[in-house]
Amino acid sequence: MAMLSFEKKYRVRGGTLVGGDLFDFWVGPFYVGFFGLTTVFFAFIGTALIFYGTSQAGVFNPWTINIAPPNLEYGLGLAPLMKGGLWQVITVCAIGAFGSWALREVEISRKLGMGLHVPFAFSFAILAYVTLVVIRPLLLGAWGHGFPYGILSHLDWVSNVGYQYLHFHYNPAHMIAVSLFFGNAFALALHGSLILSATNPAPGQPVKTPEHEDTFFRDTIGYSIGTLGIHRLGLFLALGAVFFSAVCIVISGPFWTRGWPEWWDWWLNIPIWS
Ligand code: 07D
Ligand code: 07D
Ligand code: U10
Repeated sequence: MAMLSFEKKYRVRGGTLVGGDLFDFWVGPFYVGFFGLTTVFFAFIGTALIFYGTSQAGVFNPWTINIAPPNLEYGLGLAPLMKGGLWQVITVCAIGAFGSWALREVEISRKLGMGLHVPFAFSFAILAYVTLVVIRPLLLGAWGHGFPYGILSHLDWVSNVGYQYLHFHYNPAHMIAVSLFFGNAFALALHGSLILSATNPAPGQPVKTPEHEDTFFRDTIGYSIGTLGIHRLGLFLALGAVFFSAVCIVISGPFWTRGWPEWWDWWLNIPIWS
């Protein structure tokens, strides 16, 4: 069914979580809903506060914008606006906007009678962000442990926190997360290339079937995960990568305060080779 006639057919009321029929409408291609309004609300305030903060600091170069969290001495209290308070309000807006976006995805999935896989997947990204700016700072006792909002400044934070643990590559959860990210890119490269090779043949050639796709991998590595299976694997790799990312940062500080290379001492002391 052509996209436009499908939209006409499915654009009927229902599936909302909050607000009943009140916000159950579209603006152009966008579904609005109660959570569309809350998304726009939080995103607008958060963005406006970033502009306000950076204009107060006189920084108009987008690369060097920096909205920093409060100094550690403010602990878990509220800070004055220009001393980290803005960061605190922007963090609330960001969580409000990301959460609203996920719930708007839930409403759209419900309207379409689809599973909730997409919002479920996005919730892992939100979990990683909340781990960085809420859970870890709470466990360490100061909002100052959150990362600053700025394109370059947040990179400085990652590097500084990494070196605080001497060599972040030795963090075992970071190793798992990195391997899952690499595996994810590998799987998408295999899948993207396989699908194009089968379904986008040279002019005049017939489009190939899933049997061709299965057979390619059976001939190559002796096993095919299947057409549904590759999507399950992709989701598993991607969500696993983000989950272990959240783990790798939440254990750094709250549960391990020394250099990460030292964590491996137990391994070096295993009786077989020590
Ligand atoms: C392609 C989908 C589109 C999304 C884009 C991002 C903004 C921010 C805000 C000026 C894949 C839009 C960006 C709205 C503007 C201000 C105040 C997604 C795609 C294009 N980072 N990070 C980037 C964020 C963290 C790290 C780029 C966000 C952690 C490293 C962009 C968050 C750590 C590198 C960006 C976040 C970390 C980057 C490209 C939130 C560990 C890079 C992102 C909310 C996860 C790369 C200059 C991209 C870069 C980069 C945004 C968190 C590490 C500015 C919104 C604290 C090492 N990050 N980041 O394409 O070039 O994502 O940096 O958590 O090398 Mg980051
Ligand atoms: C947090 C983003 C959430 C995004 C959301 C949406 C908008 C809207 C609008 C476009 C989690 C935002 C949306 C704003 C935009 C429009 C219209 C994603 C998030 C909610 N590392 N490292 C990771 C590697 C080193 C260090 C993760 C590799 C060094 C620290 C990943 C290498 C040191 C932290 C990873 C490497 C170091 C990490 C990031 C290589 C520095 C973290 C992915 C090859 C000296 C962070 C939860 C992630 C983490 C993290 C990979 C090197 C330090 C596994 C491949 C050795 C301190 N690193 N790293 O988490 O786990 O995405 O964060 O060297 O905090 Mg690392
Ligand atoms: C996949 C797939 C597949 C496909 C696919 C895809 C995965 C096999 C079938 C999808 C993949 C792609 C298209 C590939 C490209 C994608 C990427 C590389 C991922 C990254 C994406 C981007 C970078 C794009 C990001 C763009 C975004 C997020 C859109 C931005 C949109 C907005 C800002 C509007 C959002 C709308 C909302 C929130 C609701 C509606 C609101 C409005 C329309 C605004 C108007 C407002 C109102 C009506 C309300 C007024 C506001 C109020 C009352 C609030 C007041 C507040 C005040 C403070 C005043 O597997 O299959 O193919 O295609």
